[in-house]
Amino acid sequence: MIDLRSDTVTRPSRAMRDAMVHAPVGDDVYGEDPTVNRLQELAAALLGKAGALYVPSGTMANQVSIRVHTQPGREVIVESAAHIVRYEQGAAAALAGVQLHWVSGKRGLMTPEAIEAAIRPKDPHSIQTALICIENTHNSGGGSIYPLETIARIRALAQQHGIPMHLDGARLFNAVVATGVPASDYAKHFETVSVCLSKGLGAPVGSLIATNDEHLLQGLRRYRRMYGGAMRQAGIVAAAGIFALEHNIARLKEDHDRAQRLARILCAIPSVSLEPAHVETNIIIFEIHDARRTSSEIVASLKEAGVLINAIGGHRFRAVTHLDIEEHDIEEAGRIFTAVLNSPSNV
Ligand code: TLP
Repeated sequence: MIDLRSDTVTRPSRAMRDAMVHAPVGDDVYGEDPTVNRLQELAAALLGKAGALYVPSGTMANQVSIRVHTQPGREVIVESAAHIVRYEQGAAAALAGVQLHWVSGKRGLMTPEAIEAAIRPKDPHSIQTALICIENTHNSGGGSIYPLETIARIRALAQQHGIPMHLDGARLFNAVVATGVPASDYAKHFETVSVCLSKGLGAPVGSLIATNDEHLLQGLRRYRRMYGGAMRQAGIVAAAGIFALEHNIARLKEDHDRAQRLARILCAIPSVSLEPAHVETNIIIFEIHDARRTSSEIVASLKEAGVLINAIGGHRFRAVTHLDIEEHDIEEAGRIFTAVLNSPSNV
């Protein structure tokens, strides 16, 4: 089965598992796990921040960050198709008690002008804007990358209004590899930056939140505890994270090249709408217009033929390349897409 549903489906390699087996550990709630501490230092250094906190998931990274920057009744500006809006079970409202103010973006990317228009006036009637969240790369936008200059303009606005910024950088390293912009150049514009180890980097679990502010770091640690994410001998999994950061960043380029190759094959299929130039990293979002079958029937036909993808609403589908997808898988997946989507017999 060629599994293109997500870059989260990767399995830890032999070498990563060896690193996990040999990791020295301690109780991380006491701050005594040397492997967790090393991972946090490594991530902080990569992101150019003073410190970092290891958390179990990208969702928790976003949610403790939202919690630490806000108070109940405040508002958070976020793109309308962001992970925080779509895929976190309403946690920002349920756990932080904040209202999300959606701003529409083009392939997930908000303009500084649209953000400026969404910032609430500081008058006694108006709800107050407490935070701006940006997702880079943008998942539902098709792995799209924020130009650094756009981020800098948003940052200038945020500073002018005294509003902190959080980066959902679950796939920040995909942006780094695709553009050559160092992670720290993106990160410097944000009070908190989250990155995921369990997406393209191939670790089984874990995310990090980096910040320069010791007070914020203390707060993040407390909310991690409150949200049930404080772990004990977490060095076992943190070792996989260290391995991922040390070995699996530069190779993301292979995932991007493979996504580009698959996009070119897909766009030659008449029922597919896709602009290969919009595939900037490892995520391909495309439409299939096939009057003969529903989205779930298309997914089922592809699965039967050996390819897994996700239907993401309407006529839209998502395919993601990753560490466990090789060149030959792309060629094979291309053959399967072409056969299934061109053939009425698979209905
Ligand atoms: N994304 C997953 C699904 O939840 C949709 C995927 O398959 O892409 N931020 C972004 C931008 C993400 O794409 C994800 C995961 C997260 C946060 C949350 O990470 P986890 O799953 O570790 O909570």
